[in-house]
Amino acid sequence: MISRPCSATLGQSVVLQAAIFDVDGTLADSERDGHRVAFNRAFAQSGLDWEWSVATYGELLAVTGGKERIRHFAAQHAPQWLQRPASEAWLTGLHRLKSEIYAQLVGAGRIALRPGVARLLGELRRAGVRLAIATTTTPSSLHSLLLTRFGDRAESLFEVIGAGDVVADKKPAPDIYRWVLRQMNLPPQACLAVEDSLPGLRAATAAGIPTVITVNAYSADDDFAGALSVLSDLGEPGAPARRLAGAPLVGECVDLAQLRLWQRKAVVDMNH
Ligand code: XBP
Ligand code: MG
Repeated sequence: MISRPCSATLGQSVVLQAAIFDVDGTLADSERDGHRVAFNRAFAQSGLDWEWSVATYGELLAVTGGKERIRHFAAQHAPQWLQRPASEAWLTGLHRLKSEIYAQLVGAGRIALRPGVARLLGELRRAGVRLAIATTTTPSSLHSLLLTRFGDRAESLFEVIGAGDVVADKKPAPDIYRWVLRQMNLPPQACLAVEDSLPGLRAATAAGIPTVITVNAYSADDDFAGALSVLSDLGEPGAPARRLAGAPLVGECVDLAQLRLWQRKAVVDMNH
């Protein structure tokens, strides 16, 4: 692999080179009506009487990764499933079924992008800001979302995609963000992360990447101390984003100029 020269450092200043996006809850509101529904259908089709309500699923989101989430739930509510000789194969098969069902839901158009996502990605791409993904989600689930929402452009939109089991320790461990930084040959201060959850914020900040939060129904009440700015969403012209905490939002939407302002602030803060 040819590694790029690291050109992010200009004298003492570090300019914004890349934006790294989380997927579930950030690019799309995919948890409650996507992943949760897929888990429940997979359970029913597998003869399990498990049903994850909207509230239960909110608690289970503290465990990142679908396989890990099922294992955690089984350990608490039906440990006998984990004590059988072929339990890992059973778990893998159940999660594969869930991922197939999720891809069908996404392909049927059930999961939309969040406000401002397509607009901001387009602007960043046109300006030459490098784009990457750092997610816990299974690659096939991610690809079905990208394909459904971006069509032919999906393949070329993100330069680096860090997803699923590419690292052993999922968020809140920083590993997935560190993996993406290595692939891009960039220092963390030259990037911004966009996340929606506490495990995501912890992962990105532990990797040294300044992080902007767009909350959703599951994370709206969380304390995102340490985030650069906490917002309702990225905003659209005529449908402004609301700033909930952290650095101010200058206009009504998050755009490249705003990201540059926030990233400069983060670099100055880090140096003091
Ligand atoms: C969110 C997650 C994932 C999904 C399920 O990840 O925690 O586990 O809920 O995905 P992120 P899989 O916000 O980092 O994208 O079933 O494909 O693991
Ligand atoms: Mg998320």
